[in-house]
Order: sequence, then structure tokens, then C-alpha cells
Amino acid sequence: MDGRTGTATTINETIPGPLIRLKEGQEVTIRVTNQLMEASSIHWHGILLPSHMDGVPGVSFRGIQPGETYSYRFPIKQSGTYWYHSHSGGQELQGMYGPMILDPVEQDPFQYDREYVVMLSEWSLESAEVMMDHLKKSSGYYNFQKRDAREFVADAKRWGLWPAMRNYVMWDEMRMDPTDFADVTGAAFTFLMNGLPSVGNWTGLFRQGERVRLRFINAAAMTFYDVRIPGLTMTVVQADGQNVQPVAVEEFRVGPAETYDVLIQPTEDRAYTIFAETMDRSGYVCGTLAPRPGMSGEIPVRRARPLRTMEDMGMVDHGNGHRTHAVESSALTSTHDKPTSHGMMHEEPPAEEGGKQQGLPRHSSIPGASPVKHGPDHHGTGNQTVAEYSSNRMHEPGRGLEESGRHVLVYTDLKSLAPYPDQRAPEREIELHLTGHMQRYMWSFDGKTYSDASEPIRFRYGERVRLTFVNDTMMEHPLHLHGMWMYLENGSGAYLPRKHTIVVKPAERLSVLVSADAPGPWAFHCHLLLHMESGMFRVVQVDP
Ligand SMILES: [Cu+2]
Repeated sequence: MDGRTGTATTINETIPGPLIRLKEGQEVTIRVTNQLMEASSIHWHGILLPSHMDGVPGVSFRGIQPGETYSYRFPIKQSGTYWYHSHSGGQELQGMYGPMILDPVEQDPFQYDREYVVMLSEWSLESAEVMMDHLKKSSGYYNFQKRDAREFVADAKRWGLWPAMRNYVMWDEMRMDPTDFADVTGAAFTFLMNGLPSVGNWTGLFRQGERVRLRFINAAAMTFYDVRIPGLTMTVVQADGQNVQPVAVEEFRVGPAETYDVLIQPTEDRAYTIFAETMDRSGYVCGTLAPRPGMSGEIPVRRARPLRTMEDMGMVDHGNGHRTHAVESSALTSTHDKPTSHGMMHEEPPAEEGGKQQGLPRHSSIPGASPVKHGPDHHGTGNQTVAEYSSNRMHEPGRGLEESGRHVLVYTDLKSLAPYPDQRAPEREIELHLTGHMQRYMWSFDGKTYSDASEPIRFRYGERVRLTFVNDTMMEHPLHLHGMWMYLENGSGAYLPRKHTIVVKPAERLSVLVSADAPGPWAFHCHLLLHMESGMFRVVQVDP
């Protein structure tokens, strides 16, 4: 046995926590002692293991009480770049996360001379609880990039007075903000690379001409990063620890909990900047790759903050889209404060579902039969539907990256290096709506928070199931399934990439396949910490 002890990190100790490096095929024992004054846990993110070793309090075990030691023991059945973090309250945000590398038994299908973990995260003096309080009172609490009168004048010049008015009034009526890209922003966060803010200048050294592997891990609780290294092409070779067919990009967006491994080859005798800008453009963190210590490269010109569009609101039908909810007249009134008189209801089942509706869990959105209440509901289930149309957006780089002129990684670029063994068609389909209520800062699935959901999502052991996610909100959600891979149906045939975390864009509909090969209860949730905490969480129960 190759036992190692992982120490839970807390404020003022090492951030990130220690690198845990193990080899595929090993049986590992990790003893975690909780020296905090409160219950804690460690979850091994993306690792396939027995359910009771997964480390989610209330789902897979009872948590680790103060003073208690919990022995995690499991076989390593995979390889790649992963991480671990606390799954208790806001502890992750306070620094309880670290990288985990699992070396493969067989050689990697690519070569490199050296490697670095690049762990992106964020730090705040505010706790997750305080942030939640602020957001419950005002969902725009941390947004200091709202449009103002000066911008209206500029927009009226560009678009014309009337269209500008209509646009501003529309957003106002919806009580939403087109500048809403992050619930918590640079106003409260210091952004970190391997635990250092930009001034700390984390530096990785290289010799000219070397091939360097960078293992990017987004360990941020709330932040999407857009990553680039000006002057270098990055060849993506792994996504979420799994080999993919190499794809050369100049920039990629990484959601909370996702990982990407890239190869670079710096040939000049100079410093290169690793630039990770937040999706909302409220901040960034940078580090350096350099031939010698003490160097730093140029900081790229900052980009303007993006704006949400009608597509993000699900108000545009691209032809390939699905109508998610029928709205009588104008969608613009659908989220107004007054009670709705519009007949909001579910659409007819999409044609490709083939009528396989039996066996859907009770809380799933069965068209026409769903108890989920949509619309301007400020007092009921707390669901607020934004998107009228949903469509597949996997070929899009994401809002704010469309006009960069760079080749930005998109989900349709991801193709598994080799076909995975289970190529069965799904026997069953479950549709889940990603829902929320912005003003009350409530997030949920199918209009129900975790505490309101009476039933887990049930898989039968051994079955192949399709999960279709429909994002009814105007925010991106990185969905994470514990214990089993999600095979992203991105059109790559037998080469579907598999991931543990999948970002669903605003008003997007996409699907994944899951082989239910791991019995037990598993957590399934949005990996934005405050979305998870406020209710965007379910248990997936795999019954033998
Ligand atoms: Cu979310």
C-alpha cells in the first residue's frame, strides 16, 4: 500500500493543498484528520471510487467531525489531472482544495520534457455565507460593471434611440442585467494562480525549445476563466483527465471544476505570460513561463466586459432550437413582477425522444405533466424561466470570446483519442431543466431546490441513460456528476469525450450519456459553490 496523508488546509496554511500524486493501479489509503472546529470532508473530484469513499456529507458518508480521522481507501482505476476539495459548506472557498495527479500505467500518448500544475482559484475576505447573504438581498451586489447613462447615450448613437430604449427597457422589465456574468466578481475576489495573486508572479521555468505540459485546474468556487499565453499555441491533449485528439488553440474557457492539459513549446528566450481573465472581465490572474527566474512578460490589453444577448435569453429561434416553454405573447413580459396571465407550459416532447418517457423520475420535466411552475413566481417554488428557446451551443466559444479572432476551444473540438468501450445507445432519457430565480438568488433543477426535491434521480445499475440538460437561466452552469463519467454528445460519433464537469451555456440544450456502472448514491450538482448551496443539487441513486 502506498498510503499518504492529505492534510486539510485552511486559511493561512498552504493554498492550494499539497499535490497528491499516485499511480493508476495502486490501492491508496488517505487519512484525513479534521483539525477544524466544524465538520469537514474531502471529495476526490472526478475519481471513480466506491460511493462511501466519495466524501460528500449527507450523501456518501456523515462527514468528518472535529478531531476525527477518516480513512479513505480506494483503488486508482484511471489516470490524468484531477483535484480534491472540501464538500462542506463554504470551506472550499476558504482554501480547502489541492491538485491530484494520477500517472498512467501505460505511457501518455504524447511527449513532454517538463510539466506544471496551474491551479486557478480565488480568494476572498468574505465567507461563502456572507456572499450568500449579500446575493439574497441583491443579486447584483457584486456587479460594478452595470450599464449607466453614459453608455445609454453611446448605445443610442450606435443603435438609434428607439432600439436602444427598447433594449434598456426590456432588461429593466425583466429585472435582469445584460452585464450579469458572475455572481461574485473581482469586487470581492482576488484571483489566484497556484495560490498566488498576479503580484506574486507564479513562474514556471523552461529551456528554449522544450515541450511543457501545463495541467490547468479550475479550483475556483465561482469563477470561469479565459486562459491564453500570448505568443504560444496551446495543444489541448486532455480534458477532465481524459485523453482527447490533440487540438491546437490560442485560448480556452475553463469552468469551475473542469481541467485541461495542454502542451506548449516556447522557443524564444523570453518570458511568456499565462493570462487567465475572468469571464465577466472584472479581473484576472497571471503568471509567467520564463527561461530564468525573476522575469515577467507583458500583460495583454484588457477586454471590454461582454453583454448578454437575446440568444442568451433564449429568445432567438435558430431553427435547430427547441421551444422550451410556450409563451402567449411577448417573452419580454415573462419575468415581470406581476402575476402571469400567460399560459406558460411545457412544449411537446422533442421528436428524437422516441416516446421513451416511461420511468422518468417523478420530478423530471415531463412535458405537459410537470408540476414545475414557471414564470414570475416570487412566492411559490422560486422558479423563473428566462429561456423561451433552447438550442445546442457546443460549437460556440462562449459570450465574450466570439470576436477575439483567436482559435478558442469549443466543446465540439473535443474528441476522445480512442473510442470508449460502452457504445450502447441509451435505453432511457431523462430531461432536467436548470432553473433559478435571480432576484431571490435561488438555484434549482426542474424548479425545485435540493431540500424541496423528494426523490433522487434514479438510474438502474448497468443501464445506459441519456441526460438532457435544458438551461432555462441566463447563466452558465458547470454541472458535475460524481462517480460516473458523462459522455458528451457533441457529434463526434464513437469518439464522444467523457467529462466529470460539463458547462451548460445560457438557454442551451445539450445531452450526455451515462453508463450507470457505479452503485450507490452520488451527488450531482452545479459546481458554482453558491448555486450548489442554494439548491442546484440532486442525488443520483444507482440501484442494483
Ligand atoms: Cu449554477
